[in-house]
Amino acid sequence: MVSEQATRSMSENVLAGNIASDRPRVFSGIQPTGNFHLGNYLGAIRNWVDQQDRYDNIFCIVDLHALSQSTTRRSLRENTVNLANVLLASGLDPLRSIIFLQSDVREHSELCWLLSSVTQYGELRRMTQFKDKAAGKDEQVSAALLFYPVLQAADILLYETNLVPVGEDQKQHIELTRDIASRFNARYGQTFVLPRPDIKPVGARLMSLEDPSKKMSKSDANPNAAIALTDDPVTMTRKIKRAVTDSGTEVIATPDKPAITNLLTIFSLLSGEPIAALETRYAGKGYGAFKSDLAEIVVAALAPIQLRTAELNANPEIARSVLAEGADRARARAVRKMSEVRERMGVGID
Ligand code: AQP
Repeated sequence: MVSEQATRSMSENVLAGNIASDRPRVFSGIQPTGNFHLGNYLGAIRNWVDQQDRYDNIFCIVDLHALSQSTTRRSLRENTVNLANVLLASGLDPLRSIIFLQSDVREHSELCWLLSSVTQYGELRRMTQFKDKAAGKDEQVSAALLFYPVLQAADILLYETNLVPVGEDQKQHIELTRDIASRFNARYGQTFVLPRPDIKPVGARLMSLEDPSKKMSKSDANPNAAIALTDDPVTMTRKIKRAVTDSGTEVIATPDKPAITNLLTIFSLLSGEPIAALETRYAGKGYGAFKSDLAEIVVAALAPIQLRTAELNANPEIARSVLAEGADRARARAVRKMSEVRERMGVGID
């Protein structure tokens, strides 16, 4: 029988990159931009947690990406520690996953620059996220916003990633990452693994509670559009009760009922009950009863995460040590890959 200590040192060695893992490699990132919401949780974080035992996992708090939008020194620091605590409170386990801060591993910035040489300006300008955020604001948005997908490609390619679990909004960036990797491989020889997006069929695009044609988003100016992971029970309940609904009174998921479909999706993901079973249960009961029960489900699902996050926020040294250790493990892998990339490109001399 293998002792717990032996299992632990084996997983630590795999995480450190000293022993090759035979599991597919997963990499994903999240920005410390505050206002983390139910879409971030159900579209990304919860899937990362649920899949931890299936993959060789690397999760990154992408603080350099957060600089593409306006931020302050203080809020970046606070959001970074808080996000680390949200991830730990949600169930990411440093013994099964590398969890680290992007800026702690300088190779991300270096690879971003090298990959920019095989990325076309036109490709970046056509990215939906850039077009949405930059529309009509040429003189206000940062060049970092344009470069965002190149840095994202560097994050992913640095770790020989097979799978990138993300929400639907990131699909286009993962496709661009594949294009960049293919172009690099064609020009310099086989160097990068081509990653695939891992997008779940349900929950990959939770919509705004105020406008079901828009995705639930951190940067939405309307605070009622998203359930924040930090909302208290009264606020969550109020937001759900005032969420826009569709015409009619039936609780069913159909394309002409996007608002109720969105709420049913949230209910189903948090309760584990299929949408069809919920439609049957609420047949003829109207939106009121459905929304009251949904509010209870959301409050109950987020309460333990909130409690644990608050405990961890009171002990910030835990997050600091998890991130420092995670960075050491990530760096060991990143340094090896970067030396291969430099060699291939002829950057530096022997
Ligand atoms: N509405 C959503 N539904 C499902 N998944 C979502 N994600 C974001 N919004 C939804 C997923 O959350 C992960 C982390 O996202 P991020 O921190 O990189 O930021 P983002 O995608 O830019 O998130 P926001 O809330 O939409 O921020 P803004 O307003 O700045 O654009 C990703 O996997 C993302 O797909």
